[in-house]
Amino acid sequence: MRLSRQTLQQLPETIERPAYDPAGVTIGIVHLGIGAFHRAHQAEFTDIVLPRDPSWGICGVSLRSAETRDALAPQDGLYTLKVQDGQGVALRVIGSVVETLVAPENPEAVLARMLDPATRIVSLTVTEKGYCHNPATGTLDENHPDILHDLEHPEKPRSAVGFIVEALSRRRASGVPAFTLLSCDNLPSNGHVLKRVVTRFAEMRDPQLGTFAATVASPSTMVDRIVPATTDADRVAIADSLELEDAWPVVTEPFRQWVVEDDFPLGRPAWEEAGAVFVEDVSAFETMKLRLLNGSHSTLAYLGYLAGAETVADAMALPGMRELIEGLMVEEVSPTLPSLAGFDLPAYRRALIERFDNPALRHRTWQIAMDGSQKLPQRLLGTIRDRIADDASCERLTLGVAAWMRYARGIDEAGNVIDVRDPLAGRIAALTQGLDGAEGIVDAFLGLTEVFGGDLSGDQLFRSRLVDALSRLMSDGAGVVLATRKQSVV
Ligand code: CS2
Repeated sequence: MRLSRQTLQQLPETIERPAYDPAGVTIGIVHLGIGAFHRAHQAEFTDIVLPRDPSWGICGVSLRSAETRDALAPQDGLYTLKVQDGQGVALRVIGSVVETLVAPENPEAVLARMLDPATRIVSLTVTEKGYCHNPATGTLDENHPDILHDLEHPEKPRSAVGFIVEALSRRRASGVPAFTLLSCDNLPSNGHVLKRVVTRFAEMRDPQLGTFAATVASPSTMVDRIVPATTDADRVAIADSLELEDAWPVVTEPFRQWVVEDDFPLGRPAWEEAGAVFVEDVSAFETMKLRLLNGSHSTLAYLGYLAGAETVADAMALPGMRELIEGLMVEEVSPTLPSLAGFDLPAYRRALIERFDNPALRHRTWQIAMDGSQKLPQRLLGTIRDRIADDASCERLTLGVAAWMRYARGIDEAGNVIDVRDPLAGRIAALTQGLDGAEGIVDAFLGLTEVFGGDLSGDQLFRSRLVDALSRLMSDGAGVVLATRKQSVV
């Protein structure tokens, strides 16, 4: 027996279920990128407020594979959210995703949903690389293969940007006002980046369309919840509790945060009633979260993976890691953060350490290590830039970047191949092929100006620190570097 609207009533009493009739929900949001993160974050916030207004149901769109739709359609879109830490577990069935579409199978169905006047918000979790932008500058990569494709075939787009611009073009032609764009990805000023790439692509298609796109509201958001990929073991454990099968549950932590700029001309769900915080400007929150949480995460992921740690909690237990992460947050990142009046930064940092330690989440270092070329600019490099400008030390941040270089070359410390997932993986392999000295490798990486920007690519002090960190990683291994760091790294 499978979870569905029909079997919902059979669930054990301990399982929380929608406080509304899922059959009465209509679509108000099209969400591009219906992955685990969205289903543990925006979809839950929305689920909580649907009893108040059922016109904000979500149509979840997969831009690539049919997996999520194939799993959710037989369940009427219902799935379980399992929230757990060392102290306890809570299960809740979410009903806010009332439709799932697979864009490559039927782009027309996606565009029709986006054109529907009932669709008032188009939100996104398409990951950093889904913006088809230059990560160092935040501008559209006009030579991106998906962008070139979508320019050529505007009615059958591949990229999120292509779908948004085609839908805007159709709304404009039909006199339907533009939807609000809502980026929920881990990018600094995500709303601005999204608006910039959308407007530029619209301009490339037609200057008048560019003018229309420039009027679209695109509030920035800071999103936070740790959501590891669901495993088969999770499915088995959840089926045991539900006494029903659920093919696509999501497992997450209790902590959740959503800070949103309040700019929704066509209205929005009352997400504040589910705990979202509406502000005028999220940039200070974003910088704090990206630099403290995600910067630490990436550092943990690369060093941890190299030292043989499978999960973040395992990486935290490596000798020297906790000290490194605490030092990175307190001494190197925090002095660069804009001030947030009334915000308890030490408590936020302590909570982060506890979240990384969560023994109930198996968050793989390999998962976080993905797409480093797209993540490092906002997670580590911006902070390094600020530290260099202040003539202040950034040894721990630099070690994180060097660990990425060591990882991204694709061979681990035992000589085994690493499954490196990164849009630049091919280029990195070609650039560093045959190199075996730290200097040559660092120089090859620094040639990636779309990652390092012109300034850091040419910064001699940064280069020499990277060479130093990478040579230690190459000669001693990450575990030893971590354990002996205070003595051996300047
Ligand atoms: C992680 C994030 O995979 C990653 O790169 O750093 O997904 C992280 O778990 C979230 O941003 C937490 O909000």
